[in-house]
Amino acid sequence: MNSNDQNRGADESDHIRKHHTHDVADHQCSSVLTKHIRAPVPLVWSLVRRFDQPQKYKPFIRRCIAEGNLQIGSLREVNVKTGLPATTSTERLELLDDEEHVLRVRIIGGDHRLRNYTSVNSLHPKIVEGRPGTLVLESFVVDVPEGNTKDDTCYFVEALIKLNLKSLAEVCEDLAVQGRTEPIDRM
Ligand code: A8S
Repeated sequence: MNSNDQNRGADESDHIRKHHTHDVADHQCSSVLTKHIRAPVPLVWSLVRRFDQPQKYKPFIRRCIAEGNLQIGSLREVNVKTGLPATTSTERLELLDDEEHVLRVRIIGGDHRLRNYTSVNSLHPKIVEGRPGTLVLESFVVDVPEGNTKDDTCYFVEALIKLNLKSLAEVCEDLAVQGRTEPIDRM
């Protein structure tokens, strides 16, 4: 249970039960973030599923080199932009479900402090402002590093995820608007 649960709708709680229940040990922290996007699930999924191209929407990623062609167990080496407390991260694809729109990734190395980090993204159709839109859920679990508190760790990770989800929404909403508008050169 999480302090946000009282604000969640029944369908959101169902999605969380189905896709976002992590085993959380004493020395770990975990939470779930949500974002409504004014773009349909297939469009949002086309970006989220690209384990090999997180830089398409994640603002902190400078470069990504992936191997394994999106099979389970594929690895990617991510380089993050300067100014962050890290430069690289090695991440493994744990689950890519094109039917249910679920992606699970585990961080297995890098020069950062996120040990045993796993995240899950799930996408759900939802009418947003009268149009087919998407509810995105992202949950994570991670070890609390020595010398840090649970609250600090959660705050740090949640801040990064919020920026990722905000950027995902912007990219998808731009693409959705382009798809609804006649190209100017056809007028
Ligand atoms: C993601 C989520 C996170 C990424 C974190 C939390 C990271 O890429 C950044 C800074 C760090 O200190 C850790 O889905 C790490 O990308 C931006 C390098 C892993």
